[in-house]
Amino acid sequence: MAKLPPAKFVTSAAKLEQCPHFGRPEYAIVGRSNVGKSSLLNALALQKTLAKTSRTPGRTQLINYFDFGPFLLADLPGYGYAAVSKAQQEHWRKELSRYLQHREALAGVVHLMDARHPLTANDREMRAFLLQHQLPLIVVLTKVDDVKQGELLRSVASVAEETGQDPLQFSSRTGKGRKELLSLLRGGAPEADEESDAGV
Ligand SMILES: Nc1nc2c(ncn2[C@@H]2O[C@H](COP(=O)(O)OP(=O)(O)OP(=O)(O)O)[C@@H](O)[C@H]2O)c(=O)[nH]1
Ligand SMILES: [Mg+2]
Repeated sequence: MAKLPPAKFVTSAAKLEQCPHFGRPEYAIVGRSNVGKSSLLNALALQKTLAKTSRTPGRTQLINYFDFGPFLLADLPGYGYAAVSKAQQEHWRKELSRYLQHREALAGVVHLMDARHPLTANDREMRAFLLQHQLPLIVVLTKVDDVKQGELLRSVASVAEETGQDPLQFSSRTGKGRKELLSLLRGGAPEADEESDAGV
C-alpha cells in the first residue's frame, strides 16, 4: 500500500454540529479514560505529541480530528472517569451519543479496552450502545506490552468469546498491531478517484 502522508491535527469540536465535513470516512477512537486512545493515535501517526496524552485521566474533553489522508480519526473523550463531576459526565454522555448516532461520515468505531482488564461494566455498556446503532466495530486491546503473556491470552479469549471476534492486540510503546490496524482503517476507505488530490 502507498505510504500515508504525515497525519495532521485538523480541529476540535465540542459537539456534533461543530464537526466539519471532510468528504472522507471517519473512525472514532472510543474507550474508557486512560485506556490509551491518544497514545494509539500517536503510534499510528508515528508522532509522539500529535494527540495530547496524559497520566491524568479525562483530559480530552473535545472531539479532536486528525487527518490521516484517506481517512480521519476522531479522538473522543474517555468514559468512566469518576473524578469528573456527575454533570460533566452526563453532558459528555449526551454529546457522545449524539455524535455516534448521527455522524454520517462515521465509517466505524475503534473500541479500545485495556488488555489487563477488558470488558468492564462501562465497556459493556458502550459496546451495547455501539451495537444497537449498528456501527462497525474494531475491537482493540491496549497496553499489551504491560501484561504477562498468560493474562493477555486470558483477556484475548474472554473478549473473543463475548464479541465473536479476535481483538487486535496493540501497544503504543512497541508498535505492535500498528500495521494491522492501519490496514483495516485504510481498507474501509473508498478507492481514491482520478481527480482526488488526497495525496495517497
Ligand atoms: N505501557 C503502556 N502504557 C501506555 C500505552 N498506551 C498508553 N499508555 C499510558 O497510559 C496513559 C494514558 O494514555 P492516553 O493515551 O493519554 O489515554 P487516553 O485514553 O487518551 O486518556 P483520556 O484522553 O484521558 O481518556 C499514559 O500514561 C500513557 O503513557 C501502551 O501501549 N503501553
Ligand atoms: Mg486522550
